[in-house]
Amino acid sequence: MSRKTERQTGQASKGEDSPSARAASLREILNRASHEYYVLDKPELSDAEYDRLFRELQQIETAHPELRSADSPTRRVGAEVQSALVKHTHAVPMLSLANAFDDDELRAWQDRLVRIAGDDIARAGYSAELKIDGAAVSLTYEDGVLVVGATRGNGTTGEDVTANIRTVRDVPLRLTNAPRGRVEVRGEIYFPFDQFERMNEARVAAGEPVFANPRNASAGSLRQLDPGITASRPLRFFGYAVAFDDPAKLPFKTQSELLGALRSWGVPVAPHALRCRTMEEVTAWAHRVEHELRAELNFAIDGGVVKVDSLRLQDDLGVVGGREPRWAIARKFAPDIAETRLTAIEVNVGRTGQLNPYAVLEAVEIGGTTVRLATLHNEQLIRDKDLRVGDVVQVKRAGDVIPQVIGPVPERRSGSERAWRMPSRCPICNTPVQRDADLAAIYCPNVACPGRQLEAIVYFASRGAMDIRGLSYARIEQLLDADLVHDVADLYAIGVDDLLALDGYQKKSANALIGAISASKSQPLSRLLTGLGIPHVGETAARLLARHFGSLKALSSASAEQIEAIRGLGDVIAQSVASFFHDPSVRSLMTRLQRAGVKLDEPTHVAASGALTGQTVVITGTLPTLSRSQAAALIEENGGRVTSSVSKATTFVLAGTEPGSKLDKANALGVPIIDESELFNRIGQ
Ligand code: 0OX
Repeated sequence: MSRKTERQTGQASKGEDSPSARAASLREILNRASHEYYVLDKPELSDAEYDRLFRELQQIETAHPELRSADSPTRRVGAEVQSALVKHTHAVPMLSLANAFDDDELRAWQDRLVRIAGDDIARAGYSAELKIDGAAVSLTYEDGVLVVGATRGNGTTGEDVTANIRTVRDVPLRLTNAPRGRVEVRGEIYFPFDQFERMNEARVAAGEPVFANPRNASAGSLRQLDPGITASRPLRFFGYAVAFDDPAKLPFKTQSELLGALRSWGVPVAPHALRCRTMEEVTAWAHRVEHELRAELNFAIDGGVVKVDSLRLQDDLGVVGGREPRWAIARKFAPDIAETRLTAIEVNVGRTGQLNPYAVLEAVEIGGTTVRLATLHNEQLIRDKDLRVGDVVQVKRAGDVIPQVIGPVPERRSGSERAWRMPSRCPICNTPVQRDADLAAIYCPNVACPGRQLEAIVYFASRGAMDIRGLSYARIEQLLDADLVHDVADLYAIGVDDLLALDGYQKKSANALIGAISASKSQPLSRLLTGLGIPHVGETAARLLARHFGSLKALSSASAEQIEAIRGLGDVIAQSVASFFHDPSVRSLMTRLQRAGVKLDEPTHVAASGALTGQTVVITGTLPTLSRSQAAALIEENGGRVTSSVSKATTFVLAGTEPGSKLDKANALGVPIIDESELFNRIGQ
């Protein structure tokens, strides 16, 4: 099924439509495309077509600002930076939940309900839902259009974060077939695990601090003053409750029907919700969630929520102390915090050589899994927490990801605990370590250190880089132990027979892995650059470098100045890239990758011919409709090149409001300055 009809994608009908009708139809197409892409996971519109229609809508709205409605997808980007967040009082308070920590407590809750409402409870049944561990929000829709998004705050008053909420891709800006009037949709903003890990990897590569867990990342991203920052975080939303000024008009009578109605309005609803007739069904569901389903989810949950299904009965049961409804309870999983003994502190070596201490623990169950290791980040943290080997420590699983040591339990010390110091030699290759000025970072300087190589190969093979399926951590360790590989280039020399000589390989699995390694040779240059683990170069910088230089050859002979001239790259990255390729061992690695047949180029995304062919453009200030990256893409699509600093070689400067010193420099050098509409003229749009 394709929705790409002539009318919907708009070529032929443009002349017939008034700007207002065309804008309405573009809004509808684009909003539906987002829903198909993010909620239904069934994209029907290509990215290029989406971008084209989006730009068309932006242009109509620039010419007719009165058409810029609240549900326009253009409102998802480019909102202004705020100086402070404004308070928002919820029309209906956002309730919190009492907890049940096991099946007995759940049954005790049911007994209380039966004492109040008798047989009606058994007749009503329950709605059992995942308890999403994110940031609770309330989204106000007026006649179906999103007008306010607010954080939960203390339940009565939160903060207005509408501009930030609009950037969340699967929050509908307009509900489909919702009742007229004011409807509040309550739910949870969350950070998917895979995206969370990617973001943290990119932050490490860029030398930025990592987020401790997806919940903190969601809450922090939502409370940004600059919606542009929120937009760069891949937040998502699940709805689970509705408040309406006239509940009698709502088209559902049970919580299960409410979830169905949310779905039909275009609101994403968490999977695995189940209507249960009895408490036995609820407890069976909770066990399945905790012990089976939880491990497969791409988002954090901290339990289940059980609700009396009938909304009328919910009303009768009411709320305790104005805060907790009697009719709902959180079924928490086994505690996320446990105490155990710290038996040792060991050190691993990261791919760039940094030494990372980690805790070796006496095995302990936390949240349904056995934990034996936990991160300790760095030596300073161990000192700050006064952690000693032999201590009883508190350990938590933060948002389901990496277990962390919270701290020691000093009252359980016997006196035999020992303070710990970072070793003075690399624990893998015995090379004396080097310390950064700020003590926090300690490095093994040996590029050939097998510990570094292990992490380097793991990173090279990871999903965001060369994406070599089946090349797991354990398999890479095995290849290193067998002396089959020492660095990433060696991967391409492994044969099926080499693998068959190792434990755990059959013909089929050996062939599959060699096939996956071989297939990675044709990955684009940007992925190779990501995978090389150049300090400070994450996926975005790698893409900019690949698109700009087009080949490894051109990039490796570029100077730091030439690299810094690329928009979006600063001097730290430029220096890092230039010195990386200056290193003779890197150069020999590149030669070996080339000989192995690894692809070392990528189309530069500069059209061979276009209205701006051969022209060099600098962008400065805020443009009326295009973001900087959209403007840069548009210039490149039309054959131009975008650089960051003005020189005599600059063909023109594209300037918006608050342009800064680049404009002065352009004036001084006599470089022409144009605005966005002139750019559109020049490229014939
Ligand atoms: C969740 C979640 C939270 C509505 C009224 C009482 C509790 N974190 O996933 N809250 C609720 O329900 C509220 N449901 C949920 N699924």
